[in-house]
Amino acid sequence: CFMATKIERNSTFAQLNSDDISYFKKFLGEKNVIQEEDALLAANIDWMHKYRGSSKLLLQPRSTEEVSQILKYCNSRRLAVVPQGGNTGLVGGSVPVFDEVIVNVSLMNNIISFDKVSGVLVCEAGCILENLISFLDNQGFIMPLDLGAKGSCQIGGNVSTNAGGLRLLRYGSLHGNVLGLEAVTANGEVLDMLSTLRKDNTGYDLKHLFIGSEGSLGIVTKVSILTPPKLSSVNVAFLACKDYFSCQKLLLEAKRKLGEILSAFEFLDEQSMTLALNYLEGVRNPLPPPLHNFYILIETTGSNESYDKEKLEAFLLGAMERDLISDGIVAQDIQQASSVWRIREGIPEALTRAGVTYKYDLSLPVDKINDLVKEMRNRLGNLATVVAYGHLGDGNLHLNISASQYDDAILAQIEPFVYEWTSKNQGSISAEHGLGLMKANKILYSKSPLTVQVMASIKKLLDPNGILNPYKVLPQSMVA
Ligand code: FAD
Ligand code: 2HG
Ligand code: ZN
Repeated sequence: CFMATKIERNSTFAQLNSDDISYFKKFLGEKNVIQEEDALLAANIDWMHKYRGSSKLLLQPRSTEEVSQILKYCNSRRLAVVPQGGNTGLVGGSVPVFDEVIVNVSLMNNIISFDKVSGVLVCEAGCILENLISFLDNQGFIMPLDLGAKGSCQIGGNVSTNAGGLRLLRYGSLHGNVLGLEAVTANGEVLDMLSTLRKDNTGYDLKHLFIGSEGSLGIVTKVSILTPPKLSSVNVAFLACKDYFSCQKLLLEAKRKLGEILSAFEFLDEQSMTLALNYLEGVRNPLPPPLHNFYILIETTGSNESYDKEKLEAFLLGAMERDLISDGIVAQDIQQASSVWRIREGIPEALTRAGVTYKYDLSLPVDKINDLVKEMRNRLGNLATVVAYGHLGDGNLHLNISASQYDDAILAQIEPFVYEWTSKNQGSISAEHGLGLMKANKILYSKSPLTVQVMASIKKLLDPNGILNPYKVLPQSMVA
């Protein structure tokens, strides 16, 4: 549909035939070789309904050995493959561009082990994030990552996108929390890097290549991840700021005054709030009208309720005295806390209901974020609505441009401006969603030419025929 049409199918790839299907059925079983129209339709379209492929085959392996056998065969036949998890990716990376075979490890969803002393969880890559969260909750632990798509995304997909999310501020990125993984490379070889150690300096740490490589180097089959203990005292505050400068100062104050208990610092602007109120069922603004220019969601997580409350109150008092916040509430119970989180986490869903979205996921110096938003509003006028929110504590802006339909005139106002601006201001054109199909040709805005060449060499080493997630991540011209 949109954008994908400009790319040509790589003619070195074979076309699927009936012998291929028979081969797969022999070792995967009839029911895990899926050719039904409905299932294929869902697997061919991405979460935003923006990218659409035309794959005729979805495979569901049950073990690493089956993944290995699939890839070995596809590589020898030169059948292109797209690894798919929960299909919640936002850059067109999880769906085929043409007729690639879709491989989904959703049946590989076992928890292999959990060590209560070290907090190390080892599981298969098809585990759904929310199920891991519930499992750990029963053990008195939490996942170091949380995101709005938790109900469907898989840990293998999270690792492959190096997903950031709502807790990165406190627990850091998956490059720190993933202690090991197992991955199958394009020729079917199984790379066992499933360490459970915090420290292991024996040579190159190859697991990092697979964290954030978006299925372009291998299929992740198992993951070992460090999980923090669940702490008893969690507080959520929802605050209003009159201007962006106050948001920035509030962030600095939160880091200083809340220190080690700060676990999230999210922001949304007035346009985001309006969308949430208009398009999400049961959502209401906990703060009375009128709407404010900016809202900040702060979460603290600690182990001592009275100490944490005292800290939070002192922080809020200081912020009020300095006129950094114009209104606010502290959630009184779990229900109120989760309804505040619902506003923030529901914005992507509200956007999809409001129409089509041009989505940009940018890392920027915090003091530059609102300059870009303002410039974008000026450029677009009333062609489209600019919606800004994100993980302010991590310098991550989710710049979403909402319109009733995709339109070249709108796109021309956004690109390449947004990429040039980000590059000029030392930002990244992908903070956490990845490059996928959307930004494969934009990587040079954020990485030097030599770096990209080394990436292309690594890709060629691990996937010489280029069968894994073709057309994604790197410019076609460098890997085909
Ligand atoms: P998919 O979407 O299926 O795939 C994503 C990429 O990973 C693709 O390139 C695919 O080929 C590859 N892949 C998937 N599984 C494997 C595997 N086992 N081995 C190798 N490659 C694989 N992202 C954030 O970083 N932070 C957020 O806060 C956040 N919030 C979101 C909220 C919503 C409502 C939605 C819809 C998305 C959000 N995302 C967020 C996007 C994010 O990338 C995904 O939600 C998640 O990490 C992708 O997991 P998935 O299992 O759905 O993978
Ligand atoms: C979030 O933080 C996700 O809600 C999605 O990363 C962001 O839709 C987006 O732009
Ligand atoms: Zn995000």
